[in-house]
Amino acid sequence: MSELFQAVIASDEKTELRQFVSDLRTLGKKYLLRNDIVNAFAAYCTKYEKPEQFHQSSLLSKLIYYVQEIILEDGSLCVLLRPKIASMEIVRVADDLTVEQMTVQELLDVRDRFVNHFHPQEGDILELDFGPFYDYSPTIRDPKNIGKGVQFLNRYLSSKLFQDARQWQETLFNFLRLHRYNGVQLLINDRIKSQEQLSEQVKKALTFVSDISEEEGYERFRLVLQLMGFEAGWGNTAARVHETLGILDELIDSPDPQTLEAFISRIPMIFNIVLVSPHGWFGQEGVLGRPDTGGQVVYVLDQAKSLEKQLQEDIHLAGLDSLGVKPKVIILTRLIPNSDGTRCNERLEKVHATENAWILRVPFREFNPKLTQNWISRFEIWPYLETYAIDSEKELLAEFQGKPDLIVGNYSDGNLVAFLLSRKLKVTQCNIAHALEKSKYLFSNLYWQESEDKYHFSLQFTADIIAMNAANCIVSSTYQEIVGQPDSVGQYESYHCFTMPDLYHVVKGIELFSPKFNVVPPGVNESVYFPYTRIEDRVQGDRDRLNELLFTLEDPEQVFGKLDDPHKRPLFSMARLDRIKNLTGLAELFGKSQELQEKCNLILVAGKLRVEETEDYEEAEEIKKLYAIIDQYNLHGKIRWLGVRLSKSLSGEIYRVIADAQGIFVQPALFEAFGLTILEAMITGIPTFGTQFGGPLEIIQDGVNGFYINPTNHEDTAQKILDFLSKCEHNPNYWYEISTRGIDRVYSTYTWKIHTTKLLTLARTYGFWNYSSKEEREDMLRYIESLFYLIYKPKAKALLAEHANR
Ligand code: UDP
Ligand code: LCN
Repeated sequence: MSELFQAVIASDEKTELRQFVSDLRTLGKKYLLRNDIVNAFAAYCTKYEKPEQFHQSSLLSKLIYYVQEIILEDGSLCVLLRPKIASMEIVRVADDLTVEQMTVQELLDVRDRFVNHFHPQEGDILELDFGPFYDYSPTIRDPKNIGKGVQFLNRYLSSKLFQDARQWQETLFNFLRLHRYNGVQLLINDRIKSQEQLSEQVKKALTFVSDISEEEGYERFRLVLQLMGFEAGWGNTAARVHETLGILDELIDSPDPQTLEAFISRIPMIFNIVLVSPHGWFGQEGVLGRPDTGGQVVYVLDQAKSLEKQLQEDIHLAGLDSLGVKPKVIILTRLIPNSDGTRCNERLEKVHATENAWILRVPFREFNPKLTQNWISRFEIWPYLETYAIDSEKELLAEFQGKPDLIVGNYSDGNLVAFLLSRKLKVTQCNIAHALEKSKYLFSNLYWQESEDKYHFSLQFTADIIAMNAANCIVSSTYQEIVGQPDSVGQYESYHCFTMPDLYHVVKGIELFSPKFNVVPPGVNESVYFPYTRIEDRVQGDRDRLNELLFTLEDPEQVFGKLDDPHKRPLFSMARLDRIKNLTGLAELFGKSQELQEKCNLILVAGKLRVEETEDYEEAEEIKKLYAIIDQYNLHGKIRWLGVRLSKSLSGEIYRVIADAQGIFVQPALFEAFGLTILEAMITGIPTFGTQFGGPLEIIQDGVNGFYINPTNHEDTAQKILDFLSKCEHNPNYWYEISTRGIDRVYSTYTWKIHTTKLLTLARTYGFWNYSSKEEREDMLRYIESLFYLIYKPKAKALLAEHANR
């Protein structure tokens, strides 16, 4: 990449570069991020009347495209380039335009200098480097395959089985011997004593089963198979047993990735799963829309239901019904004694519509009753997690009557607890981020000290680094969550190298090419969210009530605003009132556009209406701001703001009522990790405008089944909506076309069935991988433990002391 620099310097564009650098210095900013740089270059082109060709395809424009950040120092610039996804190069460009390569360490020093936290005279700062631990594990080469960990591992493992046949077949044989349910041996018993014998017996069993009629139930020929060395778990019918043994036979003789995946995904090794989601209000009713309580709760609940169903199906197909095998899924969360009308003070709650899925609530120890009796913001809960993990371990062992087979963490706190539990119980750990705050809050690491009293990012980012490295696998909802796009950094990628001034430097925080990363997007609850056209499944009474609530009801307790014309097309949005969700930005862009106001009403569903009702700082600020915007742009008569918490079924119906009115859905977040409301709106059939910053970029295909917006550009966003409205006016079918394609998009790509099938396959694959390569992780886990004890714990203790003084 520095070749591109050299190319600019060697060309007649050298003077342009010099002029551009000199113009950058007049901007008054010393730390420029990508957006600033792109804007500065556009301004440069306008100022000097450069032709379009220069702006778009000159050497300098190409170079600018790759620049992620520039820090201006006296006499030189430090430039961070991202020549391709998941890679970076750092150069120093002196004023005379000489270019030299910089190390990561030097870059981190420059950043510290920028915030006046560079003190080399006091000694070196601690450097965290996970690089060496990944050196001897296999890594993906091509960035476009990042996030396809299971596929990669299957290729890798099957090639091992091929090259190193003896040793790997032995590993496979020993792995098959491990599986038990409640002490009952599964798959193979002691009659098979070696891998050679396994191979012979498989062939014999195949011959035997092929003579039995296909539908014959397993119980009918179980004894013969047992004598041959095979226990339950191969299938529920002769056909299924034949199929599974056939796959194993093929795997032993000629291993290939597809056969390996097919075989591993049939191994009955997962019966009990724990999903860890400590913070927030975790419940089935009356919790959504509170601070910290949004998509994560929806996701985990739906995932629990779907996992149970999939496990039941798998267990049935494996022929384990007669052993009384019953899968169990536990959602582990915190018990909140002062539960504000929710069920969060109950220890155990059955998940609706399941046989054996439960919410298990474990309280934080009473270190500080004033706090631990109540809801605690996710930014404050760090001191309570270690003891929480200890207490939870006991409760889980009792509930499962043994160890779980898989532990899935959710969000930074849940992932840390998942790490502590997995380490203790020696169980596969899977992480799900939902949202990584580091990329949500600009410069959150650089200025961590300034915002520590409010956000405690030193704890959160340390917890993140610990958990993401410890995890056996990481499930992400999108590709860009891991490594972004050609022109923007991914959420996990932002942990690759960063400084926490005065605390530590991270020179390699995560291996993005590790096969632990897997893109497995969530689905949407199809019995709650479904197309508005399915009239037969809708409840007329709910529909009428919601029509009134949305458009006409006068009840200041629940609704702010009275519409002048309730029949205008609704421009609808629903989100928690946090800054990043940017409902206030939507109100503002609506306020600025007379044309939008003429054509639409703005309808917002947000948890609250009054500052007095919240303990959350951001929520209070957003409430104040929304009122100010309504007054500033005189939106009275044009906006309805609903401060309600809807039941699950009503939250599905509310979208359908909006669709009945031919409304549109706008998701204006400044950044959205994934965006479940986008799926909900689309599956309902509401044409959806989603932020281009984050997950919606992968869900929506712009102009095909929805639209992207840049919510920081109010005029462009308003115009994009107006263009859609004008198309609808000219072609009454247009609304229906986008609506139908949105519905198709969700059903084809974002269902829970697709999600859980994939998740269970990867859990089994990592279980096998973990078993076959366990010695190679111990050194990293020891390093991680040191970080936990030496960095995380002292900080958590200090925060606890601070809480005691509140
Ligand atoms: N939600 C709700 N009521 C509200 C706000 C949100 O029911 O007042 C639900 C919404 O339907 C969706 C989830 O909360 O299921 C929000 O998920 P999303 O992924 O869009 O955002 P998050 O809140 O997790 O950042
Ligand atoms: C958290 C978020 O911020 C959303 O973007 C996701 O959709 C949600 O969690 C579920 O993963």
